[in-house]
Amino acid sequence: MSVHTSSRDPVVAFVALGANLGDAVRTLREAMLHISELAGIKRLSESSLYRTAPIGSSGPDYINAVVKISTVLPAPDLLGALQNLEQLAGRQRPYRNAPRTLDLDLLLYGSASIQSAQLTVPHPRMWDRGFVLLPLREIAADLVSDMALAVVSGQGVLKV
Ligand code: A4P
Ligand code: MG
Repeated sequence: MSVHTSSRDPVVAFVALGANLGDAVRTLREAMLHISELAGIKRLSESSLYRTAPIGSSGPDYINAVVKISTVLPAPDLLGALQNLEQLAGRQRPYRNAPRTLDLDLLLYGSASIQSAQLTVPHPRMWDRGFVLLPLREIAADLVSDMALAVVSGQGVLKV
């Protein structure tokens, strides 16, 4: 009997959520729910929500969080699914780093290193950002060392 199966092995991935327009707390809670409802995605765990000072960006404080998922989607399809959720939340892109109703960034996709026109993984700016590293450390302590955290100390990041 053939043991061939067309399904892919699941990959563990981490997604960063951010918002600083509208009811950002509610938007992030809903987005976490929507992520777990996407076909081909299982949500494994989620960080607390954090209130964070804008970095390289204007407008009100952000709410940020990170979720850990298991997915059978290839990385470009996962990015597409996340971008659909951004659109559903009313995301507009008037300019780079503009205030936003919802930003979903793919931080890590297994141990993959990806560099395409649409996708860079690991996310190229994640190690500079307390608003990513503090929530990531909460759910994946082994991935964020004390030294990595020291680099971003002093950036305003507080649990909601
Ligand atoms: N893209 C490439 N790699 C990725 C990836 N790993 N994950 C491409 C997601 N997208 C990726 O993103 C622009 C393009 O990046 C996408 O079309 C995708 O193909 P975008 O979300 O449309 O634009 P953006 O968010 O304005 O740009 P970018 O580069 O994602 O900005 P960042 O670096 O995410 O920074 N301060 C606080 N406190 N909290 C925040 O959440 N966020 C930003 C945005 C700035 N300051 C912040 C926060
Ligand atoms: Mg983004």
